[in-house]
Amino acid sequence: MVEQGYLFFRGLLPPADVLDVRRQILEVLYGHGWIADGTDLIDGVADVEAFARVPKDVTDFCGVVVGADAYREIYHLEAFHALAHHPALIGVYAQLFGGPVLPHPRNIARVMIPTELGQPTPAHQDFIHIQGSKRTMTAWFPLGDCPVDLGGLTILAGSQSEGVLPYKQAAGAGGLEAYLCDLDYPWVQGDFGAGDVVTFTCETVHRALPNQNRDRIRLSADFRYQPADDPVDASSLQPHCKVDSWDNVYAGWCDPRPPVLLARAPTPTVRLGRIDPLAAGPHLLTPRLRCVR
Ligand SMILES: O=C(O)CCC(=O)C(=O)O
Repeated sequence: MVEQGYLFFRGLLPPADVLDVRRQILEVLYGHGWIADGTDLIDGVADVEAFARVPKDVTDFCGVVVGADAYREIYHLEAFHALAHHPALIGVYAQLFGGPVLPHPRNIARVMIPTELGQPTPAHQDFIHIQGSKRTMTAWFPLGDCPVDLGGLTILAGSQSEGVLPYKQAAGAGGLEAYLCDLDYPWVQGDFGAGDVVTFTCETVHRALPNQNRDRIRLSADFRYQPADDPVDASSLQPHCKVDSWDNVYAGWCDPRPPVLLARAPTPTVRLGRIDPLAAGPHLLTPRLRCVR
């Protein structure tokens, strides 16, 4: 982790748990008419023509591709949020942090339906979006098997040693891309199976690969964890993209404890004030800015 900025775990999560969330998300997409007729739901084959008819102002919502309504339904899935609290994940971070873990409740589901409009997530460091503690780490994993050509994640191994990089606006989820022009690290990637997980630091540069399939959907989750006693940015305690209120998200769940309360034990210090990633203040103004093209 110290040298490469990431760790990869083969089979960390039970595939059945991962595939259950996959099925539930695909059911949401089926309900919107975006799954190809005559295909097995679990294969995640999109009806790309039906999806192409969805107005752009709908699909533009917050870079989540599927629009606010479908994303809200996905966000209500208890099994999706429960996965972030899986003992196997918490155990990894408890060991890495050497103490209690704060799982951020702002869990993110990626539903990458192949579309001409959708751009892969640009190269970035999570700190720029998450802020709060520099010890925050991300767990990224596909919800199902994800060969490289389905557009998984690639990591710039060792890039965390550069600190926070300068940024520009870009297409794709998050909307910010790091300037990498004089960095000389290898991009690493590989096929993932259901249950495999990669975790990386909040300063490790990563980006999504293009989905080269005509109609297969790449489904994945990204969850964040930090030492429970470190500061946390208030935004990390909100639902992703403020797609709904927590009250609505957890209505009808079997576990009556809202995710915010689950995440808040023990109580974190809420950090006020965020840095602006596009305003290159002293903390961002590195010599690398000289090679901006
Ligand atoms: O899955 C993606 O496309 C982006 C994931 C990502 O950037 C992250 O996990 O921080």
